[in-house]
Amino acid sequence: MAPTQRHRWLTRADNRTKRRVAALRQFALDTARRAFEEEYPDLALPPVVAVIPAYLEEANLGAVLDAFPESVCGLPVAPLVVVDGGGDNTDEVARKYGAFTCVLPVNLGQGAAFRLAYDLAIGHGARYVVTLDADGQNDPAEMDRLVGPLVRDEADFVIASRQLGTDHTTDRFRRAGVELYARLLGVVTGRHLTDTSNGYRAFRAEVLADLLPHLRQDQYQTAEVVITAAAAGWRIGECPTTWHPRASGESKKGGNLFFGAQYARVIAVTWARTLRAGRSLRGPRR
Ligand SMILES: Nc1nc2c(ncn2[C@@H]2O[C@H](COP(=O)(O)OP(=O)(O)O)[C@@H](O)[C@H]2O)c(=O)[nH]1
Ligand SMILES: [Mg+2]
Repeated sequence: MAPTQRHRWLTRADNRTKRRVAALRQFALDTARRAFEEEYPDLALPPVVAVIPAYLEEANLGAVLDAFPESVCGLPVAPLVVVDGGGDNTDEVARKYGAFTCVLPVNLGQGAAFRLAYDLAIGHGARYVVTLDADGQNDPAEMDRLVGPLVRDEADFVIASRQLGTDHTTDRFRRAGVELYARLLGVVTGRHLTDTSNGYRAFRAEVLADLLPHLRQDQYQTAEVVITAAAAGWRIGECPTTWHPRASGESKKGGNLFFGAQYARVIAVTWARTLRAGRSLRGPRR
């Protein structure tokens, strides 16, 4: 069917809006990055950097930072908190507890915050990057378990597993979802994985540098990272960890059904994309 004049006009307007939104997002990212570079001139980060995305987490973040280990596998470690808008005092808490703090002026989503943090961590010298939640669901004292396989050169990317460890939450529906999606990702990636939605992870810096240009999701990005890393041929390991209930507040990701649907969408689009990308994924040098 030939497009009408009205249809053409509407499409153009829509594209213009998309371009405006993209420009505004880039402006927010550039603003946050510039402020970070000004706050920490000549920054040399320690070998292990633990990235914590935080959105409206002023009540929970302090306890997480308080539980931070002095070192991980004998290597110095520092937290890098990316505060994703929100307008509460999460940034003040992060600074009070001595974390490197990057503040986005508006909420762009956990995936966008992660991409910025990966780039900052790699750019300032981190060799290993850990990711964990700001809400107390992961135990910072267990970081050795994640970084150990990287240091021993047994894996390139390690995912914490509540299935192999202990799950202190009681939501049976969410638990069933964790199992179902781990199985599905097992089929998609050809790897045996038990907890692919767990955000407690550790990466070699080279892995993140390789994956970064291929990451697109602004939220629900955990599956995207796993599928892309597997397609590129990186070694993915798992380790048992403890999964706690959120210290306070509610998940920012919506109820179980919405979360499950978004997770499935991300699996489908990322799988399709990696099939198309084929050999353009660099992966490990063999
Ligand atoms: N930067 C950023 N972090 C977010 C956003 N939504 C959630 N988070 C953080 O990501 C972590 C996990 O989010 P949460 O809502 O607990 O999701 P769940 O644990 O998967 O139910 C927490 O530290 C949140 O503060 C967001 O839009 N931006
Ligand atoms: Mg959480």
